[in-house]
Amino acid sequence: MNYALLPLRIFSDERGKLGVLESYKDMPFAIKRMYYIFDTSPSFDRGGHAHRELEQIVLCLCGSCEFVLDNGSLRENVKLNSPEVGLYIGKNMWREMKNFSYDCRLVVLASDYYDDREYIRDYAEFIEFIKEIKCKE
Ligand code: T46
Repeated sequence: MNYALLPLRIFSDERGKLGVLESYKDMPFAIKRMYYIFDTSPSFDRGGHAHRELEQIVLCLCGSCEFVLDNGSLRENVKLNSPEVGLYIGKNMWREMKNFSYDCRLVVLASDYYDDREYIRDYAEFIEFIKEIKCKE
């Protein structure tokens, strides 16, 4: 599975906590884009796509949600509910996001600029894509 839960570098003192992520030190790519997700609801899921090349790290700064991660053979669920852990998602991973708390706040660090052509939004197409990659290996 091309994902990992990364413990973040947290500096903690009586004033509170400060978390740091530096490209190539704490994470395997340079950040070209950041986006954030807020005002969520448990009634609405997100995601339902894969990326051909994009790598991302998801930080859950507040609240909680669940990621379903699928490499075409295996499907695993990951709950995010701590700002002290980052979820790294590599390329060619199908993701669905569900069970958002109302107060969920996600920050996502991405390895590239937004490109809609880079998304695979159809699960059958994703499975075909994975088969093609395996044939070339
Ligand atoms: C992902 C998960 C974790 C942009 O115009 N620029 C952007 O950088 C992004 C991320 C989105 N958008 C537009 C495209 C759509 O019209 O924002 C709208 C909502 O995007 P989407 O439906 O793709 O949102 P999610 O939450 O389903 O997926 C997002 C990311 O798109 C995706 O890369 O891995 O969060």
